[in-house]
Amino acid sequence: MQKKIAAVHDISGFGRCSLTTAIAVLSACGHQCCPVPSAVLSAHTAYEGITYRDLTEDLPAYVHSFETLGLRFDAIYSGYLSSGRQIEQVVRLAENCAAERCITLIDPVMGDNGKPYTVAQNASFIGDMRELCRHADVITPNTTEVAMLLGENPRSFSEDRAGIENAMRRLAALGPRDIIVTGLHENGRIGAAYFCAATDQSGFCFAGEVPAYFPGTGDLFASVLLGVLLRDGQSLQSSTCQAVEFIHDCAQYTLEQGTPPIDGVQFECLLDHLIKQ
Ligand code: PXL
Repeated sequence: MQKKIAAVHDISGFGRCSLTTAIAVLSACGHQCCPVPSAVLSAHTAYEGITYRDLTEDLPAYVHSFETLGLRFDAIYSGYLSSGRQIEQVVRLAENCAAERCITLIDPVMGDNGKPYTVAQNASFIGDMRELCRHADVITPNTTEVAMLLGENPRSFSEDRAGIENAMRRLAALGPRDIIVTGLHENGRIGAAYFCAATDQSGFCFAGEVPAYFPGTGDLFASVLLGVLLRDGQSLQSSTCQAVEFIHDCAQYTLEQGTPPIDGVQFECLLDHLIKQ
């Protein structure tokens, strides 16, 4: 049976991220991605002079319509959200529209490179996101978001393996079963750590680091991870490593193509890697 995913993210007209990425990647993996837009932007927030329409007011009726249709999803997947009221609607989807063995994957999008995004500059939003993670099976924070979820200073967060292991255990105590921390650097390589609280297994996956910063790779990572996890028999370790490798391949390809890093990684030409697996 094909898997259905409710994906709650913004849609940004330019700059590859959020729903644009999720729909493409999850479709390439063979799943049906059903968008639940949290906002409509002309381009993602790293660009200047963009338009931004928040859809907080629309979400309750949108989710109600999914309930009325009796939809049952194999995954509830959230990314960029702009308010506590949006977070409530993600919880509502997880409570009312989940199929049996549904995976709730929360990417707690709140910041990067030690800096909170504008939406996450108040403590109540961070608290609401922490509460959302309590409902998650899987969370995929970067190191900035790990610190924010744990109430620590993102600028002074330690990235060594022992520190990450310890942080993942503390995040699991908030509720989620699987923790994946993205954007880790080690000896000129970049990758992710995973921890499964149910089996107490953890590990790290790294690939060569490409010398550029591409916005939106966190969304690409979480989408690939979910796409692969939803395939029967794929372990957390294998899904994490496949996502790390795919992002690396896209970043390498984009560097060779020479497009502006702010436009994100060119994943489109590499989607066949996900289709064939
Ligand atoms: O990639 C995360 C993300 C998602 N959506 C929007 C963003 C960002 C990061 O900047 O601006 C609109």
